[in-house]
Amino acid sequence: CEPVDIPVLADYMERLITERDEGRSGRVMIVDDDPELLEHYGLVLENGGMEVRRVNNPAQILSVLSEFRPDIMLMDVQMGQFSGLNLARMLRFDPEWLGLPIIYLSSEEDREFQVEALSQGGDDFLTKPVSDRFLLRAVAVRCYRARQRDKLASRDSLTGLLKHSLAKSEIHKEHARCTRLGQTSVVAMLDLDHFKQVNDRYGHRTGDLVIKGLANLLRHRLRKSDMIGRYGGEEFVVALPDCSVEDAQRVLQSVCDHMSGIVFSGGGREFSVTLSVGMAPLGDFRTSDDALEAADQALYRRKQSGRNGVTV
Ligand code: GH3
Ligand code: MG
Ligand code: MG
Ligand code: MG
Repeated sequence: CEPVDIPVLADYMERLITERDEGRSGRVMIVDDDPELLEHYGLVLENGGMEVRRVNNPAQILSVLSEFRPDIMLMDVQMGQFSGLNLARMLRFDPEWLGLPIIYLSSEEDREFQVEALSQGGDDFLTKPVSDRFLLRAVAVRCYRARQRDKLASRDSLTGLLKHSLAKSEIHKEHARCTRLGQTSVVAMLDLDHFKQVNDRYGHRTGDLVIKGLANLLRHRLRKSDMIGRYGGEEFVVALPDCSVEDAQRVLQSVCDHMSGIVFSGGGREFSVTLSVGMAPLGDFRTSDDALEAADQALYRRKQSGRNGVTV
């Protein structure tokens, strides 16, 4: 059966191809006890630009899931002593896999059985044999949506920056990466100065615009490979991979300088806002939390010694 071409699908595919070119295509895990089918489906998806992990032995599902972290799972229904339905139901008990799209791939055409399969925890049912083109599209669109959903869920809605928990886990990863490679990376905490006054004088909505302004400034002045997160209300965190302390200090000082030069307006008046920064070399600490704590203490010292600038 061939898919209907609708503009939305074409748009999805176009964006998917762009993502693929940037090396960010979907991750698909296929579970099937038939090695030939497993290989065939795997090749179809790989040729479509997806990263595929083939699982022949259903007993390995959990370990492969945690290690590979797929965007979507394709699962056979009958696999020797294992039932895909039971496996899907089991996964739904784990909050971590509650939202993972599971698509059954089966030759079972009985509608009642399919309904039962869906109620056990699968999201959809594709009947074998399935055409290569259909399989690729069915997987690609779901992967794309799963990725968009994850992206939105991890972003702060006001600024579009990473939320607290994801920012922390990115810093954790960067800590592991830079210590392994022996590189210098820097983590910094940023906090707007006297921000309560901004809200009090010009209103909360103007305050929001200032927060957005700093987010945009950071996006423009830092490298694409740097990580920027909104840590809390008017508090931000950044990680600068492979960057010396001196360079980090220079770039963060330039952020402070630019921020203080921006003219905001609220309630018919114009004003400017400054920020304070505390930073620490990530790899000098045993854990990323220790480095964050050191950056926070540096920020505290900067607040004590006059704000509007960077302290190491
Ligand atoms: P300091 O220079 O010592 O950091 O002073 P401060 O006034 O910035 O610090 P304080 O922590 O006392 O106040 C932070 C203020 O930030 C209070 C809170 O209302 C405001 N705030 C937090 N989140 C938001 C937000 O999303 N929007 C707006 N407009 N204000 C926010
Ligand atoms: Mg089978
Ligand atoms: Mg503040
Ligand atoms: Mg604060």
